[in-house]
Amino acid sequence: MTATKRRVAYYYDNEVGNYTFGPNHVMKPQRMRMVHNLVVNYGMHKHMEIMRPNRATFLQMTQFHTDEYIDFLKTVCAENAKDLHEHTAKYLSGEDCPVWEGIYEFCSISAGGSIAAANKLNHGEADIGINWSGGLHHAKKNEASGFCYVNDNVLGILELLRYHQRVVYIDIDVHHGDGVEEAFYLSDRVMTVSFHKHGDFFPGTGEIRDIGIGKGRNYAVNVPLRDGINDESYKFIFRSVIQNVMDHYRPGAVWLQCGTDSLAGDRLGCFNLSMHGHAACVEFMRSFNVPLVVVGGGGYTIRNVARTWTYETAVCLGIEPDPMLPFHDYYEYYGPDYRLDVPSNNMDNHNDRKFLEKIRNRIADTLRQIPH
Ligand code: V1P
Ligand code: CA
Ligand code: ZN
Repeated sequence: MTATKRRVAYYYDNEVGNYTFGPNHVMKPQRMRMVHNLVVNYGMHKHMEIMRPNRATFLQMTQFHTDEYIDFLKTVCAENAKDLHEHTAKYLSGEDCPVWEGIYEFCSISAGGSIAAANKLNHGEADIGINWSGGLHHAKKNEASGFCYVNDNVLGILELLRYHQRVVYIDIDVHHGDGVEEAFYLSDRVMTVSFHKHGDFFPGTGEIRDIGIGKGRNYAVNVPLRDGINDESYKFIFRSVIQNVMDHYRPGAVWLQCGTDSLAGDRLGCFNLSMHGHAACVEFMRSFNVPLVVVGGGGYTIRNVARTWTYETAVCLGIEPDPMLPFHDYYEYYGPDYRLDVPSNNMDNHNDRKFLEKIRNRIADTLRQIPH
């Protein structure tokens, strides 16, 4: 690991873990509290600035979302959801995005952290900003989708655009980053790059031929992958695509969505990345020495989410944590091994070298169109 230190600003609100999407929902905000508890018990708080972000205001959230939609999120609760059912059906989507208590406050915490991280970098007060409560990449301008109600990524990137001419958005969640792609699909000031499972998988978008429209043509990059991708294959495709993106686009800042549903053994995902394979993407982005915001996203086997985001916090700091977990509040979740690592398993990799080279070459053809 590189010895060079970075100034890291880490955003966390200790109320975030109290929210719940409902007892049967797979998205569990408690995982952020598990990460934070592990981060502190590893002593990482001594190496970075830990901040409780201001909650995003209505005005901040409506820099992307419509007033009507954010008004709805502010008003809706279990008691009035039935009366508002026409709106509920329009703005929310069944089981994925139900109504639950504190929905607006949760969104304002998630978005507040991402906006604050962007702001901190804009003022040159940190090199890396971290918000594990962010990364909610499916939310649309006027609609919730796939567990995401407010798109903190879009709001944070809009903040970065006040100081930077070009920003690159990179998304290693197993799902396509459709909400962020759509927000900037017509723009050449944000290049969106999503690596995702494609083929009979939510949300169904993100084909390799989707490259942006109008001024935004050639500024959207999609890397559709198959089941079972392992560390070696992911490293190959991630490094070749991203090196090419960084060389051609030369962004002033990088936004990295680190959804951990791309890990082996995720409850919803179908990839086979180990913790080290996932974190290698963080390490690689850090190595460019460009202002970097790192956010969370999906991740449904929560002990592995906590392991990986804790390790990735250490990667941002440039320190190597003990492979054995320290004793902490959630220690019993990590048995029987009580180790930090998330290993790969023996599932088949349906992404052979030829398939990946074809993707790499096709993306290289698109990136060659970019003026420099
Ligand atoms: O597949 C669907 C929709 C629901 N059907 C009508 C089609 N939804 C998925 C949504 C996955 C969202 C991922 C979010 C993220 O990218 C960012 C935070 O990780 C879905 C799935 C699934 N296996 O794909 N929803 C659920 N499972 C679900 C499970 C239990 C309770 C509620 C939803
Ligand atoms: Ca993705
Ligand atoms: Zn996901």
